[in-house]
Amino acid sequence: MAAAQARKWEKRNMTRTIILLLIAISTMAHAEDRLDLPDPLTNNNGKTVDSSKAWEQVRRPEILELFRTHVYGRTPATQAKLSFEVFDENPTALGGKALRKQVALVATAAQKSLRMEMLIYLPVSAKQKPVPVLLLLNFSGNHTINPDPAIAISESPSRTKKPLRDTPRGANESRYPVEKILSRGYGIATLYYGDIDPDFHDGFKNGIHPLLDPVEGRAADAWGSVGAWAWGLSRCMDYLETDKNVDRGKVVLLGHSRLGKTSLWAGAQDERFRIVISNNSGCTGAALAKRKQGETLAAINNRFPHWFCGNYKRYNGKEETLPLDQHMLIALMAPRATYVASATKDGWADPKGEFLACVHAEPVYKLFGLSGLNTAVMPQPDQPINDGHIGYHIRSGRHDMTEYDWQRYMDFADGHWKRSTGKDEGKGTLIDVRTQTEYRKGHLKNSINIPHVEIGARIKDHVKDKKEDIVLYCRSGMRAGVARKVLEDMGYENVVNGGSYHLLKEKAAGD
Ligand code: GTR
Repeated sequence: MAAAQARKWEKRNMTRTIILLLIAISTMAHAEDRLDLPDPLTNNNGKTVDSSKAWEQVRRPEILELFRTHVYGRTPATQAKLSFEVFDENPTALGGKALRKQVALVATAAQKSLRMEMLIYLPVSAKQKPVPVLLLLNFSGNHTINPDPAIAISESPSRTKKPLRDTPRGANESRYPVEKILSRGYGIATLYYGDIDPDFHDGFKNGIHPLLDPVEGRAADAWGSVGAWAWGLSRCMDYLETDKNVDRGKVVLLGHSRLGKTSLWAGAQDERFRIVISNNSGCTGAALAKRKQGETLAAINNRFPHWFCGNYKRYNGKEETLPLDQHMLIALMAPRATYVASATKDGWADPKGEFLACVHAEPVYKLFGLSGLNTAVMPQPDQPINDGHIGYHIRSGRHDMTEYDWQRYMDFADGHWKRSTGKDEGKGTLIDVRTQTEYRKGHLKNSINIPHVEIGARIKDHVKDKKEDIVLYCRSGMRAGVARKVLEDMGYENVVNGGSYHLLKEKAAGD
């Protein structure tokens, strides 16, 4: 009898233990979901953002302001005068494979000037037709990206204070597969980040700071080095826009690690960058801070006190009190395209946090009727997600930027431009002019959504050339007709009313 009682107790205890275990496991599984992330689509006053117009006019500026105030600091209002000097141009560089240019960007303000030198390689086809360009800052000098003996060596200080010329030409070649880039029809433009602001803490005395910062005092939201490097990227864009061999509508901005944090901040502020890529950017780049995985705010602020603004240090160890998180930085790229890449052995950068930031940025893309990542499931290593406006991959290997990463970025850019112009279908740009709700329920492959009442304001984001073919459709053809009239009045020459969604869908199924 006693033995039977004991068995009963044992069974009951076991059941209790199993229940407790299950609760513990489910709590662990939901810890991620319970991350208290601020909603990118709720305004500071608590109102829900329900249209792309409200995003652009109210919420986007609010989020930019949050990042300026609490994280990267404010770019000074003072403007530097900028001039360009193309001091080298060689149409047969790299054994005839490249058109090389070296351009000095000279900024002048407060009776001082700063010289920053950009190196550009373009495929020779650029002489006939402007090409898309991948723009990035480099860590150790332009001369380290390729052994080309003609690359000028910067005199700016290095991180270690060792002269840059001590690092051999081409030392970092594996990170910059120039010839592979050119063979895909892309150009590459790069500038040494220390030309803009040397990467050590000297109380903001060198680089661009003495030209633009106030003489006295430093505000808690004054910009740090990441802000300064981002400013430099916009100056690179100022030049690229003037170069007749560059397709200014197709400048892709990318960056690795601290320079990936920088590319995101530069891309958030400057909408001329049409695709913005972050490679292994981690803490204060693509990774969600509130997860506190890998590098934390205290770790980054203590080691690199000059990267961000003074206010950011208030959140050391208190990530949960931040009024923002990095998914909101990624959302600032919308409706442009963006791509985040992680590496399996880069736990310091929290790959899962980088992925989740993309997932949580997606609602903003949906507001524009655009697809984002299209999944909340982290992909296997080396399985890129690249068919929406947000791309992602996790490469096998360590913290680095390899040829694998570059190839995926060019795949993404190729696909994005084909999709957004519908060129792969040979049909021009296909636009669904129904409401977002109707579009979400089903739409034609390769179509983008611009509700007919917004077409006048938003068409320029998608179609720059007024001679380009545009096909519009809606439920019956009525709204497409109205939108067509708007576009024709604006000077678009080749607009077709494709008519009814259901008929087109049936036709597509029959093709
Ligand atoms: C690390 C830093 C990271 C990352 C990296 C890099 O030391 O902790 O945030 O930026 O440097 O830029 O290489």
